[in-house]
Amino acid sequence: MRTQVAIIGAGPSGLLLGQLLHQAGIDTVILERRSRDYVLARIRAGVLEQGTVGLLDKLGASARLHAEGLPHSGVDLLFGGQRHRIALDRLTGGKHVTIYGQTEMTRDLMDQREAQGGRTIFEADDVVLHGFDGERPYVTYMAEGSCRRLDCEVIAGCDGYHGVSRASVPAGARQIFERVYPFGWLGLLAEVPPVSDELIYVRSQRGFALCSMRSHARSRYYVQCGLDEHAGDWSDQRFWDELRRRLDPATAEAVTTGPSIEKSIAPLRSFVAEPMRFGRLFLAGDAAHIVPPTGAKGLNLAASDVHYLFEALRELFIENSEAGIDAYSQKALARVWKAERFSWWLTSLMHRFPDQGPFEQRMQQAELDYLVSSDHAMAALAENYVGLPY
Ligand code: FAS
Ligand code: PHB
Repeated sequence: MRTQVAIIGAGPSGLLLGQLLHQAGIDTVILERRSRDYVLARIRAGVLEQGTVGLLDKLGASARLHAEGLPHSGVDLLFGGQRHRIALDRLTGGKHVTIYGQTEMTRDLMDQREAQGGRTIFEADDVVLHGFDGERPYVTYMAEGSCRRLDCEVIAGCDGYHGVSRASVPAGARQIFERVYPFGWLGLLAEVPPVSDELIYVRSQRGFALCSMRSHARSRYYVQCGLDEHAGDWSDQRFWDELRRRLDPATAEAVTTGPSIEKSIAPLRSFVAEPMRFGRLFLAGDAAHIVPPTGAKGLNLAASDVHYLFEALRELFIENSEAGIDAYSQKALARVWKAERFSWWLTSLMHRFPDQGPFEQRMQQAELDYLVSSDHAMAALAENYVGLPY
């Protein structure tokens, strides 16, 4: 089989890139390790920047998002028993974020790809990348018990943190930057109305918490937990009790509890692999970088990578110019590192660190007190939260 761009991974990165290239008349095949249902069962991100929504609009894949998504023009910080609203729209000249589950975005892109005849091979095992340091790359994989070969001109590694693409690059050809945080997030999804109209990021003496949502009837909550903890050790009641302990009394009282639909623990890390290009292999999304979910940047960084990579590949295949692919890594990394900084900063500000002494706790408190007292400081948070320009 032959294509112009072999895309590894059918997550948001792979599907967004596949559809943008398909729309531009550039042939693609997506190779996905898991089944379609498995990919659609993942519960991940929930906040979309305007840039991400813009890409879905460009694709004509945003009808459900605009019908069901929730535009949010503010977000609350809760600390010291007080809630403080950050007015995103006022502080950014009218920008906002949209609450729409990554799962739904993935479904919309998959449905569009199938309707347009885009090729996606699910349950592709043992994907191996070949020849990407030359002019004739190809990919081999196992499907239905036999080894298959996909010849291509470019490979897009959109296969996430645990994927094969980054791992295929010789260790000496890449530089890794990493910070692993000494805690995780225990997330719970429940078919109950959210406690607030907007998100609430909580810093409490017992640790971080986040009150989020997927709709007016479906809530997503998180509490910071230890790295040695397991979701199975947390009954629903234990989760709800702990969440309430981290909230102010009025908000705790307003929480509607119910049975969990999903409960899982995500580790937190900051991670960047440089560069994001190796010959004819280009990395995008979690394959190249990870951010702690505190700043709601992971999914949105995948979208900006895809924007840059799509423009570069359009130039290559349509205008026969290599200028875009030569500039891709530097351009994408410039935005990646700004989002890494914001996510690290907000994580450092809102979480309780095991080795934190009284001085560090006072520094967190003082920074938060300053933040909510200064329009300049809140504007800096707001412009990062709604998404820096592409
Ligand atoms: P993904 O990991 O989503 O997709 C990669 C795809 O490649 C997967 O479908 C995988 O099956 C496939 N794949 C892997 N190896 C392969 C191989 N060898 N061959 C073929 N296919 C292969 N971000 C936020 O902004 N907010 C959040 O709240 C949030 N919560 C998260 C919770 C968890 C548990 C995790 C892991 C991530 C979370 N993220 C969050 C980040 C997440 O949303 C990512 O940024 C987003 O999924 C990135 O999309 P992709 O780059 O497509 O990678
Ligand atoms: C979510 O709703 O899953 C979510 C929202 C905001 C974040 C992280 C996760 O910062």
